[in-house]
Amino acid sequence: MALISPSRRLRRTPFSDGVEAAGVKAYTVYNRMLLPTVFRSVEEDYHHLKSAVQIWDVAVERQVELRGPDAARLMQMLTPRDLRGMNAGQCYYVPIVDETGGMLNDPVAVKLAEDRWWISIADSDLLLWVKGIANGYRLDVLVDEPDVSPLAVQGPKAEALMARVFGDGVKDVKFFRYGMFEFQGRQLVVARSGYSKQGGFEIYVEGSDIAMPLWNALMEAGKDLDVYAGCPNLIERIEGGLLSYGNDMNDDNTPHECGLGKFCNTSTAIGCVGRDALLRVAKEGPVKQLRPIEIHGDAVPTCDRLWPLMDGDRQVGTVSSAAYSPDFATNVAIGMVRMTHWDAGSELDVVTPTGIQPVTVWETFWI
Ligand code: THG
Repeated sequence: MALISPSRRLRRTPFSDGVEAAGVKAYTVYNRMLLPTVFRSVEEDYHHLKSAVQIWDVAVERQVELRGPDAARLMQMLTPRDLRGMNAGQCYYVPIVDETGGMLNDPVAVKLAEDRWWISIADSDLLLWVKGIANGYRLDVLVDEPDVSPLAVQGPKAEALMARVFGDGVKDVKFFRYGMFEFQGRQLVVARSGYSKQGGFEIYVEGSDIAMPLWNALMEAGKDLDVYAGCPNLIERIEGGLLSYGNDMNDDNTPHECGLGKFCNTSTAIGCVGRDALLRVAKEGPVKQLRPIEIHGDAVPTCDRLWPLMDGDRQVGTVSSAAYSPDFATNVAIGMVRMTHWDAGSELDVVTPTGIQPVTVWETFWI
């Protein structure tokens, strides 16, 4: 593919100078911002992520901030996950749905206080939807995108590195919880979370001015831990079944079709705008669902369009993400499969741009 022309519309991040100095080889565009996809090679990055520690510029995970007396009410209008048991200090993975129950985003919600929330968004223009709801319902809440840029520290040595920069207190932060930790006189939200299954943290860097100082401090402190710049890794995230909004699902899909029913409590999520629609579809259950798909044979090409899943000459699904996994010595993939063919062990064929390959449908992801 040709190069992308830089311009002001395609936003750099506060960490872009560090990313470039580390020799980034490819970017994608996410929330109209640059997201690195390759440093050394996707496979080298994969092995390094699983054995050492990486610093990820995930500033593209933009925050939609809700601030004011109606912030909690607005947050519950956006998601079918029941938020009543959620306290400040917690993060929740929350499906966001429209009035038809269609997925608009799959962010991490961060509860800072009853009247202050961050929604750490995937790649869709959620700010516009949230502002529309807030204004349409005349809610007493401010909605905007603050100067907050997540920096992820991921990998088996992430905790060791984080303790050197933020102190041993970070070791006590539990999964999907956060604490406030100081860096250069500023208090930052540091959560145990991130878009990998290797463990790690996300630092919500508030104030672009401390972005590069923090990047440099982590790189310096981790030299003997083999720290390097990294990014969400295609192979690892498919192995782990981490979904990519816009790739694996979009507003045509319900959370149940995406396997996100466990993050929905539709009957008690009072106020959710998609509640009635979801109550209808949840009663019947989905007729298609995302599944781990093993693609046998040669290493597959990049999946940049849906690949048909066939039972003979009948299409029964689509593959939306795929990559060759060195650790499992097979192609790992994510696909949407019709109910009639979604049981574990189901054998189908996938039509890729380079040919037809046999596949097996599974029920649990690789990691
Ligand atoms: N972290 C933050 N913001 C994000 C992402 C992130 N915004 C964009 C994108 N990633 C949103 N999508 C996801 C997808 C999966 C997870 C988080 C965000 C995730 N899932 C875990 C799992 O499925 O194993 C845990 C879910 C849970 O148990 O609550 O972490 O990564 N800040």
